[in-house]
Amino acid sequence: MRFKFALVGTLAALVAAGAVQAQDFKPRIVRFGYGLVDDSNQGRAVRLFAKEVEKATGGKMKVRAIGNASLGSDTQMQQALIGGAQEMMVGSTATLVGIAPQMALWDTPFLINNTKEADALLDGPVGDKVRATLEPKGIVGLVYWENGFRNLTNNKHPVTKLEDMNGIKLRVMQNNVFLDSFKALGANAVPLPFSELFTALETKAVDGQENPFNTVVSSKFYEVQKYLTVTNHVYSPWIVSVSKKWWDGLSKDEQKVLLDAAKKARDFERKDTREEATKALADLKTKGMQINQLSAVEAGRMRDKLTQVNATVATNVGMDLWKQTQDELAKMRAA
Ligand code: TF8
Repeated sequence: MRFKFALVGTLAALVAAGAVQAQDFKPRIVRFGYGLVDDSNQGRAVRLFAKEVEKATGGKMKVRAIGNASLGSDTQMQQALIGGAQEMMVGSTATLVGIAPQMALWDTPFLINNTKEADALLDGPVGDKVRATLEPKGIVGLVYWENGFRNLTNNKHPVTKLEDMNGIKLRVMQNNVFLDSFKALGANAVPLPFSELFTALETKAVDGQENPFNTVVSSKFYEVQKYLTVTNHVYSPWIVSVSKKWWDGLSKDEQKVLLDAAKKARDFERKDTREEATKALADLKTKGMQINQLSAVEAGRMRDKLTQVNATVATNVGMDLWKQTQDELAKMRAA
């Protein structure tokens, strides 16, 4: 009896190994860069991705997860992907707008109300359309992961109303929608790569920044920022990207492994991020941050200041895409 089971087990293992071998996999090293620290939602998901790829290829494809912007800032890594000097990365969609203008759709302030809307929009036809605009530029966008709803931190004073934005020197991503939005709200907005942000806050080169709770925790911004305002002013996706030069040389089997693993890691990452975000506020309070919730009235006053920014995004991404987005959101909200 025991022998029989052992035999069945061995056969199953042989069949599995055979299945891996029958597919077209070559020995490859994949340099996968990201900007956050290893102990972050980004880092955890990249490591899960790496494991999945190695497992699915019987160890032929090895993914090197390289965090902390050690391969460069988001924009530097994007250029390395285009040139073929790096295989993969995950980073902000916001820093891709110079390459693919339609990406600016995701920077629209107050566009998305909750994670259900985010998932439906990003994983649906609108998300696909925007993602596809990268390919002619030399980047293959596989899937969106969650960065999350962005919130404001600063070191000057609590932001409880629109006027409190005045005079805050605020780091924004290298992206015109963010730059224009925070200028319109009265802040002194300065674009900086994420990799320079902690030092800029520490040396008081800037007073504040905006990012999801998760990043305020993982990047230890609480050490150099006193006030946190829950603004949820925009939902930011991350995008898992591949060098098209490299991608085009892969077999169909290899491409499928990467896409499947990126999706599996996406589902893990969104869950992980959301769980971490629900605990983050209490955590940040314990660490000494002073936290306040922006009132609906003040959020409304901010939205009013941003109508011109929204109109500009609509023109830049194209009216068809803008209308399709609004229609899909309206449908979801009516359901
Ligand atoms: C930012 C983004 C960052 C990403 C990350 C480094 O503020 O929110 O989370 O760029 O990939 O720059």
